[in-house]
Amino acid sequence: MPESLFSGLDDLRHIQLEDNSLASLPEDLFSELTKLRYIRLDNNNLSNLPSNLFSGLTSLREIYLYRNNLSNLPKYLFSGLTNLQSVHLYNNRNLYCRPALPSGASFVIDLLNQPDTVTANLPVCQTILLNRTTLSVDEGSSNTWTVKLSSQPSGGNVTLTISPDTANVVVLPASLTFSSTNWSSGQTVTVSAKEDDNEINEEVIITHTASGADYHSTSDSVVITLMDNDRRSIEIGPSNTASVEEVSSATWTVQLFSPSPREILQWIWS
Ligand SMILES: [Ca+2]
Ligand SMILES: [Ca+2]
Repeated sequence: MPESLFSGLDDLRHIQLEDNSLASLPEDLFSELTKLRYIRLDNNNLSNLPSNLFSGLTSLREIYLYRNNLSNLPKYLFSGLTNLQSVHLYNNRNLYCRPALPSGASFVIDLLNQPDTVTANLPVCQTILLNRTTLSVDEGSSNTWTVKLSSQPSGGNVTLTISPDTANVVVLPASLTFSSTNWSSGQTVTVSAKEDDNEINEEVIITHTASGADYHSTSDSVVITLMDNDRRSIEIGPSNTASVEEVSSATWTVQLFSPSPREILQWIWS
């Protein structure tokens, strides 16, 4: 589903996307729809939702999510939705937690067609807190972010496995452990970008996946842009045209732009 599907439809009040076998949704799908009151996403194959999916939708009153494969939802999925009245989550058989309720809202989460039972019984989903979710790293260089937990783990330690989706980077450490005493202290993760032989900026997604205690398989990710340093261009200045009068002369400059250390060595030895 394209992220811009509803672009320009600022006055839209109802969206019905039920019965479509949707497996995922882009996080900015509804971002312009501030007058939206009613969203139906029931009877799809959604297993999770982006944490910003409903951000800024302050007119939203009803969300239908029943008959999906949801097991875990972002803790702050409903944050700021002060007009939310009901969320229908029943027939998500593996659902073990629910988002936090937005302050000021008066609504129910309907899990088994029996409102009021769920808000009391289903625990709030835990979440991983990252101080940055996007950052850039120059090729051959490194950058950092910090990670902590949203609340004290109950029932043992929580281990986060930190894994990149490509081999272009090295991430250290590969795992972090949080206990009932250090859960709120940020731990630092360092990503180092390897040199590669192309001139393209790459994107890497670093996923943090929890195990242990009451964090189940909660996950969150940092998106890294690898800034390439192998730009090979020739710049001619001040202009690439010149006029020369008879019996006269003209000059221009030629510059090789940002060669990498490896290229400089190749030029010296060639
Ligand atoms: Ca490169
Ligand atoms: Ca590259």
